[in-house]
Formats: sequence, structure tokens, C-alpha cells
Amino acid sequence: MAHITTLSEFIIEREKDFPFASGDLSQLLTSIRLAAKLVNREVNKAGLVTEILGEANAHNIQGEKQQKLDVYANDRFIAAMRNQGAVCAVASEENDEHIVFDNPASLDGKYVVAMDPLDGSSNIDVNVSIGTIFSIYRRLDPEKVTLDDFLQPGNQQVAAGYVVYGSSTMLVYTTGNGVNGFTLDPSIGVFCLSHPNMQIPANGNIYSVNEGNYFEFPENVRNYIDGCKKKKMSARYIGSLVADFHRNLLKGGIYMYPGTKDKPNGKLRLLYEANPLAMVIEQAGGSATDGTTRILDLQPTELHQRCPLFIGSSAMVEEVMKG
Ligand code: P6P
Repeated sequence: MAHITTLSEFIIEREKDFPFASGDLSQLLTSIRLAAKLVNREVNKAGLVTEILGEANAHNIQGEKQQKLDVYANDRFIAAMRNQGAVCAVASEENDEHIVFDNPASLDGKYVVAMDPLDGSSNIDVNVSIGTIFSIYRRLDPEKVTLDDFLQPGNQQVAAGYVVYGSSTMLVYTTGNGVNGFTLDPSIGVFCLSHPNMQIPANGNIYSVNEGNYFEFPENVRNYIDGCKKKKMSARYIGSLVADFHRNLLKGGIYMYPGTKDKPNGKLRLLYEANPLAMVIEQAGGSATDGTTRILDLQPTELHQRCPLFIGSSAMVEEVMKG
């Protein structure tokens, strides 16, 4: 039987890619792995009447009702990173401000993390796949942490990835040397390398967009969608970014969340949705733009700022940009 590489073996093996690696990034990825397993366990129970099903009475900064699983996932990822020591601060979709860790182990943490702990959480109680998205930067100043640590352009990311809690649970990430996917074997609680060196097909036959907003889209986007129909492409839109993104990464395709007249920046968040997925897709040979600019070159100005997103097979992203 062929040897199965586990995520922990892979992290250690790949540490050699970084001659000056101190092991901190490896430890960070290990804390994400742990939190992903804990969230996976609760996501898989969400169908049962458990104390975390349904909506917490809190609201997040987006003004959206916080589903209790959102809160649980946020707490798990923050706790795992706080206890681990490589991270000095975290920004999350669920928190208005970034959190600077004040425990002794984290004060010298080299990294900051921006994350969407559970994206698509409105899908939880209808049993649709959901996901976690994370983005990792080096801190700018060893003496202090400021908002600027989180406002670095996406091209400064050290690592990025996501967890998709679907028919199986997968952790997919890049540290800048390609993209690798690990599938959780629940019988032994281990992530195993199942998708080495993931590459998105240069072209694809799937387009993902909420066509309910069609008449609000810019003309070039409407023309592109019309073209997809004429070519009899497959429309696939789950309403859960990580699930749509992951399918398109495997099969080829484009995910679009364009700006509209009343929401010119669309709905998705630059720091913890567009940037990390843009790093993954470029490392897998694809592209990601906001319709005019490469996502990774955008200069963030606010923690929760939104941006339009066109991401997937490079030929398809290019086509929609051509107008
Ligand atoms: P709409 C979920 O709320 C999310 O942030 C993404 O996961 C998803 O792709 C998108 O919003 C769906 O938004 O406006 O099409 O319902």
C-alpha cells in the first residue's frame, strides 16, 4: 500500500523549502489544522439539535445574524492560534477590530492572520458545504502590532488557504510553492495528502455567479454571462464561496461576485476572502481580479473592505475583463 503523507509530515518536509525557517510557520499551520478538526466535528453535528445550532442573538460587524457555529469556529481558530505562539494578532470577519494577543507566548509571534472562520454560515442549517478561509502575513514591526500589519497588499502574504467542510473535509493551502490539498480521514482524525500540486485548468466550462443580480451588473459582465449561455456552459452557484471556489479549482471555471450600481464593491471581503483565495488560485495557475486590477496588488485601506471578485481559470478571467 502506497505511503500516505499526512499534513503534519508534509509541513515538516516542506519546512526545508525555507532555509531560514524557524518552524513558526509550521506551528501556525498545525494550529489551523487542529482548529479545522474541531470545527469539522461540530459542523458535522449541526444537523442534530445541538446547543450550537441556530442563531446566536449576536450580530457581527456585517450586521448579519451570527450563527452559533460562526461563533464557535471563530473561538476555536483564535484559541488555537493564541495558544500556539507563532501568531501575535488576528483579524476576523466576526470581530469589528483586530485582536492583539497579550499572552506571553504570543508577544513575539512573527505572523498575523486574517480569517473568515466560517464563510457561508447562512448555509449551515440547510446542510450546504461551508468553509474557513485564512491569510497569513509577517508582522511589520517586532515592537508593536498595528492595523497596518493587516493592510498589507495580498502579494505580501506568506501563506493562504481554506478548509471546505463538504462531503469530505479538505484543507487546501499554499506557502508560495504550489497548492496542496489534504483530505481528513475522520476514522483516524488525520489530514492526508490527497491532491498534490493542484493546478486549475487554463479554461473551463463552469461559471458561478448569482444571476439574480444580472440586471445590476456592468455591461461587460452581462455580455460575458450571455456568452457563457450561448456556449452552453454549466451554471453552478452554491451560494458558498469556498465550495464554489474549490469545485472550480478542481474542474476549471470562474466565480464572479461583481459590483453593482448600489454596491459597486460587491459583497466579498478583500482581506480574508479575495486575497487568500487569489494567492491560492495564482499558485494553481489561475487568476483573480476585481474587474480591473489584480487582487493581490490592491492596497487595502480598511479591515472589512469589500471588493468585486472574478477568480478562476485564467482564460475565463481574461475574457470577462476584455469586456
Ligand atoms: P449572494 C456567503 O454569504 C457569501 O459570503 C459567499 O460564501 C457566497 O459566495 C456569497 O456570499 C453569496 O452571496 O449575494 O449570492 O447570496
